[in-house]
Amino acid sequence: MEQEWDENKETVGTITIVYDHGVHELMEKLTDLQHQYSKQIRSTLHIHLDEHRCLEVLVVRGRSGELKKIADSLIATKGVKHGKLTATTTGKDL
Ligand code: NI
Repeated sequence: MEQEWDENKETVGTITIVYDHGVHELMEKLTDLQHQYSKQIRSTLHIHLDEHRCLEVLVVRGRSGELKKIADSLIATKGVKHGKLTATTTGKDL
């Protein structure tokens, strides 16, 4: 598992974020970020939790360091209430 977090190691994971879509320009910022990393973000799932809050799950693939950077950027965006990167493995070396 620790090997998986070698910065350059090819890995896969999910980033989960919860945010209020009403926060000024938040959705534009999140969308811009996701376009910026379109190579690493392989799929996204968006669920409208209630009138204001949204949950998104992004399936990411790339170098560990890149995935962490993407997660950190999304989570640091003002209006994002919660965020978590979960690393899994391609299973290649298991
Ligand atoms: Ni929504």
